[in-house]
Amino acid sequence: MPKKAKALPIYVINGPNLNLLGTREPEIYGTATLAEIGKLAAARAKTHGLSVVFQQSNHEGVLVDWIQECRTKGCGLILNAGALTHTSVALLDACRALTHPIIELHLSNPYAREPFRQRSFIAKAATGVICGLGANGYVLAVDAIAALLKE
Ligand code: CA2
Repeated sequence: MPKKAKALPIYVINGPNLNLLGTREPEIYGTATLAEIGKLAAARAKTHGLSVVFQQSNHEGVLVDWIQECRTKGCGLILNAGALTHTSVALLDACRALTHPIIELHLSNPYAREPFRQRSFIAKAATGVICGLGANGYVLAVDAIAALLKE
C-alpha cells in the first residue's frame, strides 16, 4: 500500500518581544516561556496528526519572509504579531497572499487594554481571532486550524 504523504506543518509565528515571555509582566502575559508554549502547540498538533514550525523574530521583514514561506511549506498560520499587529501593513499584505487558514493570536485581550491595541491590521486577513486566553490560546488555535483544514 502506498504511504500517505505527511501533512505540511502549521506555521506558528511570533513577533517582537515575545522572546521575553515568562520574564516580565506575568499579570498580562502569564508565566509560560515561549519555548514552553512551543512545546504545548507541538504536542497538540501531534494529536491531530500535524506538526508545527514555531518561530519568533523581533524583525518585521523576517516575519514577512516566514509568512511567505508558509505559502508553499505550511498548511496554516497562527500569528501573534505582537505590537506589529497594530501597525504593520506589510504583515497584512503578506497574510493576504496566503490561501491557508490564518488565526490571529494574542495572549492578552487587546480590546480590554489601551485604545492603540484595539486596531488590528492582521484581523483583516485572518480567518479567526483568539485572544485573552493566555498560553492556552495557542493550543486552541492549533485545534482551530486542524478543524478548518478538515472543512
Ligand atoms: O497579547 C499579546 O499576545 C500581544 O500580541 C503581545 C504584544 C502586544 O504589543 C500586543 O498588543 C498584544 C507584546 C508582546 C510583548 O511581550 C512581552 C512579554 C514579557 C515582557 C515584555 C514583553
